[in-house]
Amino acid sequence: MISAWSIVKALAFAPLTSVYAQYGKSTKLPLLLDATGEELTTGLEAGQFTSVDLVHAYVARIREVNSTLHMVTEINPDALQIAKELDEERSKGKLRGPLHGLPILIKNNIATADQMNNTAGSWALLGAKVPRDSTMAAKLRKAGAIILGKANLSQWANFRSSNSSNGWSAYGGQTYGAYYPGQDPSGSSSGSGVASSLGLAFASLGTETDGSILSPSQLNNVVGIKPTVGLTSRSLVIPISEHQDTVGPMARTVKDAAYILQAIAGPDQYDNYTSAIPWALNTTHYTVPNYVAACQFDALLGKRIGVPRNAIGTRSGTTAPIFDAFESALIVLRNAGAIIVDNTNYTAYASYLNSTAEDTVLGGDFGPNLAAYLSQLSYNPQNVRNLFDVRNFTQTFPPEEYPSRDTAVFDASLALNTSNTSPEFWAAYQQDLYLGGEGGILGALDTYSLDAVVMPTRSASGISAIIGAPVITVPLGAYPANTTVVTNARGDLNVTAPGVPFGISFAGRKWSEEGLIGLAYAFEQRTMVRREVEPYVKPSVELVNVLGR
Ligand SMILES: *[C@@H]1O[C@H](CO)[C@@H](O)[C@H](O)[C@H]1NC(C)=O
Ligand SMILES: *[C@@H]1O[C@H](CO)[C@@H](O)[C@H](O)[C@H]1NC(C)=O
Ligand SMILES: *[C@@H]1O[C@H](CO)[C@@H](O)[C@H](O)[C@H]1NC(C)=O
Ligand SMILES: *[C@@H]1O[C@H](CO)[C@@H](O)[C@H](O)[C@H]1NC(C)=O
Ligand SMILES: *[C@@H]1O[C@H](CO)[C@@H](O)[C@H](O)[C@H]1NC(C)=O
Ligand SMILES: *[C@@H]1O[C@H](CO)[C@@H](O)[C@H](O)[C@H]1NC(C)=O
Ligand SMILES: *[C@@H]1O[C@H](CO)[C@@H](O)[C@H](O)[C@H]1NC(C)=O
Ligand SMILES: *[C@@H]1O[C@H](CO)[C@@H](O)[C@H](O)[C@H]1NC(C)=O
Ligand SMILES: *[C@@H]1O[C@H](CO)[C@@H](O)[C@H](O)[C@H]1NC(C)=O
Ligand SMILES: *[C@@H]1O[C@H](CO)[C@@H](O)[C@H](O)[C@H]1NC(C)=O
Ligand SMILES: *[C@@H]1O[C@H](CO)[C@@H](O)[C@H](O)[C@H]1NC(C)=O
Ligand SMILES: CC(=O)N[C@H]1CO[C@H](CO)[C@@H](O)[C@@H]1O
Repeated sequence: MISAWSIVKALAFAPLTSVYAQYGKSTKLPLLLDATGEELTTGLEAGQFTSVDLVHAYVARIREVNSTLHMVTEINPDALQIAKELDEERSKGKLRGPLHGLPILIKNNIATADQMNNTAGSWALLGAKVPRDSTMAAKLRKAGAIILGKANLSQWANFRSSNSSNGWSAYGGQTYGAYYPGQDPSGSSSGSGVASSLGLAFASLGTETDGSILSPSQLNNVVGIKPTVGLTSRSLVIPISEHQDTVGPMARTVKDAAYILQAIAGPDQYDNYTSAIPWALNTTHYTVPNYVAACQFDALLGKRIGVPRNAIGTRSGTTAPIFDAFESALIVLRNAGAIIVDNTNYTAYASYLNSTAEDTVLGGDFGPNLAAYLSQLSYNPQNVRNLFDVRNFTQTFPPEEYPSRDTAVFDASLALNTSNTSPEFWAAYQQDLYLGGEGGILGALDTYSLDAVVMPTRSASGISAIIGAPVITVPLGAYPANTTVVTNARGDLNVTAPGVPFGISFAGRKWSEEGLIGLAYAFEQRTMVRREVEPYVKPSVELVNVLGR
């Protein structure tokens, strides 16, 4: 664990240590808690280990901690065979892409056309089959990644209940964070965050509608990229809202996340929101910015970065460590050559806090979007066709733990009795575009000629969510040892506790990921906070234990 003082010190004065510096001299094999994609690829290329070794090691690590943390619901029974094929390709000099042979976990709402189930954590979808891989899974495979398994999540991506717990799904059980016993892992991409954090795979994919990548990334001490809605295809991803859903990487470093975004971004014939990608002529002729090359140490130099003070809340007893670390981070940004423009407030923020427009948009999208997903299933064992069926199943199938965990969000969505073609829906969506746009982040970016805004991750998701704009979170610090433990409303998770991590977020205009990645990388390289925050539970298996098995 780390004290508040050492975090602040690390932020303000951290010397640059090489990412290799922490590896013991006794072994040249990367240690899996922090191994980067480039380190793993170097080892694979040098023949130090194989992708089969990587799969063995990661599976063993998952098995070591899963009974405590429940972060992985299924391991891909084909993973070893796929690794073997990729090893053979590598030995013949054939590389599919920069992710060749790297194992990745994906959230249990991103479908694969293989032996794994895609359930959003619900028993209603156990055994259901999809006609093809989701576009995300297909792109990962094309880039050479091994889909290692499915990560647990807040059930239905947290769009079911008003009194459930973050990281709980009926199918996957309760996910816990690794930084304090019973830690709230946040959600809804809970297992993705925990797994990336503990080195249970190279990295993971999460999905976000409003906070579901950013929040579990910060609480689990990893980097999360919430891409612009439409940059990554949602085809065959169990939806909440076509207007706000997006898929993005959760990884231990900004550059690892950039490599994954590079592989998954781009237009898709199955998701027409991707046709808005500005660099895409059509689904076969397109370019994507070089997100990996955007990882430049001097990327902050001369950049104008705003602080929307009225949108980041106030320093209190519980939030003091976050606010103090945030102020130190502003010093780091300034020292790196950024121009910090303070009080770039969001003019309509009070109305945003007061607005129910987002509920109308999400509730209006959910019914039709869910029905559209279900209609694509090639096998639907419970014959659930729409939200009515799913609610009935949830309320009558005992493992769904109803009514202890209610269906209030389903109920509200059905009670709205709107769909996303109703006039009320359109009015609400237009209100969101104003509240998040001219009255929110876009207004601030224009008024103050900013490249981005920066804020504590706890406040970063909402305004960008309602306009579909991107945000990146990077580790910032952790709660000090004298923190008083606070539980969630249900009383089954520890939310605030010693050692629980938190993050800082960079947010910008739609399609501005390339610039944001640069800012996040330049900040990360100057601070390297992740390495300072220690999980209380850690798997012990390393590559050395599985070599040649
Ligand atoms: C994870 O843990 C749960 C609960 O202990 C168990 O049922 C499940 O099979 C485990 N999953 C894996 C992939 O080991
Ligand atoms: C998917 O669910 C089916 C039905 O319960 C089960 O038989 C199968 O083992 C599951 N797949 C995996 C990879 O766990
Ligand atoms: C929460 O932390 C307390 C100690 O502060 C511990 O006794 C309790 O078991 C934890 N909760 C869970 C769900 O593990
Ligand atoms: C986008 O695709 C959806 C379903 O795939 C379809 O219902 C909708 O009409 C399409 N919209 C446009 C503008 O093409
Ligand atoms: C995409 O655009 C290119 C260049 O105009 C064209 O050659 C190609 O046929 C187009 N592909 C599709 C699927 O429309
Ligand atoms: C911005 O918001 C902060 C916090 O609410 C407030 O103290 C400050 O006066 C505001 N500044 C401007 C320029 O509106
Ligand atoms: C908040 O909502 C109430 C009731 O709709 C309204 O009277 C009030 O003006 C709103 N406040 C803001 C800041 O929009
Ligand atoms: C509700 O779900 C149960 C299974 O949990 C099923 O037996 C029943 O037929 C369903 N009722 C309706 C009205 O669909
Ligand atoms: C959750 O809500 C349901 C329905 O209101 C209620 O029956 C149940 O007691 C609640 N559970 C908890 C743990 O609060
Ligand atoms: C509204 O409610 C009616 C009556 O239950 C139902 O037939 C209709 O499908 C609902 N419309 C929407 C858009 O949910
Ligand atoms: C923890 O210690 C710090 C530094 O000594 C102090 O400022 C802070 O008030 C303490 N917090 C609690 C909750 O006791
Ligand atoms: C598929 C799976 O892993 N299911 C298990 C998830 O965890 C709960 C309890 O934590 C078990 O009851 C499930 O069998």
